[in-house]
Amino acid sequence: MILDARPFPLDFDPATTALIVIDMQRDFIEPGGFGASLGNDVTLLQAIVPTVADLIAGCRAAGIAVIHTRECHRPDLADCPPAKRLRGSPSLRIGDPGPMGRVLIMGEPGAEIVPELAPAPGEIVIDKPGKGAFYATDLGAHLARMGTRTLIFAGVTTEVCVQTTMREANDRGFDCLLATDATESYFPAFKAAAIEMIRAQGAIVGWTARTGQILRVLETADA
Ligand code: TIU
Repeated sequence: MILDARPFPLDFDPATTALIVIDMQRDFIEPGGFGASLGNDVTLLQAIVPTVADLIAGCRAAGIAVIHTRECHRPDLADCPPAKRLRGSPSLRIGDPGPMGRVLIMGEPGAEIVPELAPAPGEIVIDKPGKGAFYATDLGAHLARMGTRTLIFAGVTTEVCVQTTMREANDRGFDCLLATDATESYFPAFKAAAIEMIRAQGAIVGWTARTGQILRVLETADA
């Protein structure tokens, strides 16, 4: 099917497409988590939760595989480079106890995906130690097994984990599409710049479209 995306239409087949929802975790979206510890206002990110929920529901209805990622580390921090943990002066560091448990540690309440976007039974959940979802994970093996060719991206934050993962995917030969209203940044100017740089130069990293456009083309194909 053809999506009227930017910078030009994207031809994709739902059977070989997956939606990757990046890091919609309490640690980035709720007060007292990792995002807030870095000095960010998390309310901006909360606003996209309903749109991401709509995109997930539409993809599930169209038979598109939904994959969720979580940025988090082992409790012993063996997969957290000291350079990541010790950088800057956050109010809480990775592994420190906070209001949602230990910050960015797998299994802690803060590392969980927000309840509105909870993975459905059987959906793949990738725990990742880096900003990119391919680094040190099984994501590439899952996508190879599934025969995936096109990836739709949503989640947070646009210019950090979403853009990093899109660049990793683009270099691995996937067609990448970003749902521009299902992603958000703590910095509106960074979000706008990331969207522009992704679709510049003839979709150098990938395509962009709004969630409504994606859902309409999926529904039309269904009908
Ligand atoms: N998931 C993700 O984007 N991790 C970050 O640390 N993002 C920030 O913008 N800090």
